[in-house]
Amino acid sequence: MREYRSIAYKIQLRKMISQGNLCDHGIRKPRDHMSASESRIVSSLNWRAALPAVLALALGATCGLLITDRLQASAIAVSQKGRMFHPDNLAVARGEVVTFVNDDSDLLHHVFVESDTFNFDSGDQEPGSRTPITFTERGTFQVLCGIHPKMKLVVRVN
Ligand SMILES: [Cu+2]
Repeated sequence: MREYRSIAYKIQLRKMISQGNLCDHGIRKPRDHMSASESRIVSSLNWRAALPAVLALALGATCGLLITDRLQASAIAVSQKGRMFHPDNLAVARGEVVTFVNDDSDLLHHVFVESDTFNFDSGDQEPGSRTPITFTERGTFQVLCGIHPKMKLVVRVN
């Protein structure tokens, strides 16, 4: 015999058994032996029993999307504008992503980190571009611009 795993289906089976539409072994009585009202109940049971499960799934999916949105919204961004980093000082947790946004409409930037434990080089950053850096090591790092030596950002990774 087929094994029915879903709770919704088990509930449906129990109801059908109690209504006499099924014997204890779960074999459905032929439809044409049911009255019209019995047949309607059996037809409607399936989605009614499954409805809470469907709703729970939909709700879970919605929550997942909201959490994902929130994570993306809370991503740390550093603006590169007027030949400066904004902010110029930052503390993040290890593994966090900092996105560098070139907000200068007419300047290239070129962000890099050079240290014993962590290195990064963005290459040229076009105006309007976004460059994510994942800080994978703990420590305090100087983030510099290869084009504008005065641009400095200190990132502390905890
Ligand atoms: Cu620059």
